[in-house]
Amino acid sequence: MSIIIGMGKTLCYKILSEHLAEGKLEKGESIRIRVDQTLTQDATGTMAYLEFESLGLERVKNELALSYVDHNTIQVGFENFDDHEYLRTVADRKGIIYSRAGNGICHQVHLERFALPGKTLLGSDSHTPTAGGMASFAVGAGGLDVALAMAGIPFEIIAPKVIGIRLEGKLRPFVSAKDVILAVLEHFGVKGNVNTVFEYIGDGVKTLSVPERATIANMGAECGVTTSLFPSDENTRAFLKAQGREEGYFPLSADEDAVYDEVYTIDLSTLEPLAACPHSPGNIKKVSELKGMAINQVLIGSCTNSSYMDLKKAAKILEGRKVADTVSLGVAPGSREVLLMITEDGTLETLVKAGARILESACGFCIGNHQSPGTDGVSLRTSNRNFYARSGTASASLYLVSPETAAWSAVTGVFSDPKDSGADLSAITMPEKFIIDDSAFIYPKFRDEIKRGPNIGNPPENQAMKDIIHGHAVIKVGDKITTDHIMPAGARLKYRSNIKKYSEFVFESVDPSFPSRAAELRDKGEGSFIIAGASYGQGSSREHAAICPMYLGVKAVCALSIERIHQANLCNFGILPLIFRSEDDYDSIDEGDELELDNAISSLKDGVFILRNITKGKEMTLTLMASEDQKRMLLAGGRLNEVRR
Ligand code: MIC
Ligand code: SF4
Repeated sequence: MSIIIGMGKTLCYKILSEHLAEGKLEKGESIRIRVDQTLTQDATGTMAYLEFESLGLERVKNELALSYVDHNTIQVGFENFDDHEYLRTVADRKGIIYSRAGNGICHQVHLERFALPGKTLLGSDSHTPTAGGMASFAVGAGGLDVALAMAGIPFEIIAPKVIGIRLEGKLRPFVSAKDVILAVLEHFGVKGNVNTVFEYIGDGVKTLSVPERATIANMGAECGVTTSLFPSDENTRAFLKAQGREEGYFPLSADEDAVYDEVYTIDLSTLEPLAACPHSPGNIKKVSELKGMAINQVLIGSCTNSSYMDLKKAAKILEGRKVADTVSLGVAPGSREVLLMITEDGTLETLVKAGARILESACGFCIGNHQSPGTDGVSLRTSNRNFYARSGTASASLYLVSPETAAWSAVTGVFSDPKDSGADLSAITMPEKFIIDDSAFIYPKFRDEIKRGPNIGNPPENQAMKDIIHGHAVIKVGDKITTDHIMPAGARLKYRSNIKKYSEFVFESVDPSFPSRAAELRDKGEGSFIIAGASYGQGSSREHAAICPMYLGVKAVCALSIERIHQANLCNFGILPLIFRSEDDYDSIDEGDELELDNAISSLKDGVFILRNITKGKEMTLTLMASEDQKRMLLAGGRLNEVRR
């Protein structure tokens, strides 16, 4: 239902109209926007810069380009450090600011030091919308899209539908920003929100600081929206001032009479502590319903909840208490700035005395890089994703909660409501000044030789699309298949720069025989089809979930629906994203069926493909999910082939 409040502009459309480079700014239209800022992180960054290099440009062309090292800092083996060296040297050569390992998680650091109201930001990480807490139109994308944005090429999006989320009232003590976004997830779910922007409006917005807004914007990614936006107001000014960046402030918000496609109201004062239960961020329950369940791990950190105030609140609850004997508590400050702050004011000491293990300011546990729970473990985390097997322990159950719930549960050893801690959190507010130390940023001096370790290889080549695509349904999967299912991270993360090796792990947790079966077909000159249910490719922006299948000879993904970033990655690497017209068609295909797409090239034009199931003697129609630009990429066998021509 469309709620017409007036004829004014939303904040989203204000920023988009300022950045419109091509197309008609009307909902549902494909448009291109100018990208002011870009960010990459190491796990997607090596490919992004290899792709950027292959464009043959001397320097990046956008206003500000950042390369963060935060995902893979474990350094078991030479691969990670070699990646960091490649990233450092390519940044120096091409005019990119390099944020070295230890400086913190890209989204937290970007919010602190670079995000600005009214700017567009494109990042090769799905949680880039964190900067929406600062009124920046910040979008996650595959590495190749970010490489092209660094080359000054405007980014393609579908002009979104804008949902106004009206916040009223004020959060009660022990209920936090995390509970707000968990309530949003409860209502909107993790699928069906593509090409949508959440815009936070209403008086309740004023009660939230920028780091709290960032927590909410961060996890909008789990709903699958393009981005989330908060206005720029006095709280934004206060945060920028405390970061010594007040000159970047200006007020920016939707018009009073802005028109939204839908308005959803949340009364903050009625919320209570919530948790996302296994294995989806959309599987929400009240903490009161889970109360008493034994737990054995608590991890506080990640780009969602690792700000200074988050750690202060957790420490206040832990103060003078001990972590339960049965629980392992880890705390990863989101940035070096946060670490310096908690060191100076004694919060670090409180945490250590309570029994917390202090972890590096990095993604670490969140991506399953370390801190895997034990067999059948129950782990409470303040992060944003609890996908199956993401922690590195497939039998573990991950619950996503606020820092307050996490801290109190660490003390009691069971799922607990933080209000029972009796701690007084009322004095914890945003500081007037953060400790500013930018010495872990390396600014380009254009003098280094680019270093490439033996694990670093160029993205593989793909052939132009063929008119007859013949092959087999090599795998059939259900709904909500995440990019963690398709391309595991954790222990496999170190192969991000080595596509041949990384391809050995495609669908590892679903069917480890997939890579060898697909490669066998490829070597016989046949194609592979992936058959999937709804919301295929949820989660990460990792383009490896398209590049590695492409390398193994996957020609098409036939699904009930595909998530935005993954769909774009498939097109970028020449894999057809095809949508079934009915569930019956999906049901009618079995793994192993011999399939064929005839007249594929001419089908591109109107986007209607006929799939012949040779095994079943049946035909069905699928719709191509691609813009006109993406059709050209598909024809060329991927975007790199197209731009290099
Ligand atoms: C994630 O949280 O899933 C990641 C790891 O940050 C990914 C990026 C990646 O896979 O490298 C993301 O969110 O895009
Ligand atoms: Fe890092 Fe986790 Fe945030 Fe992804 S979600 S950027 S892995 S902290």
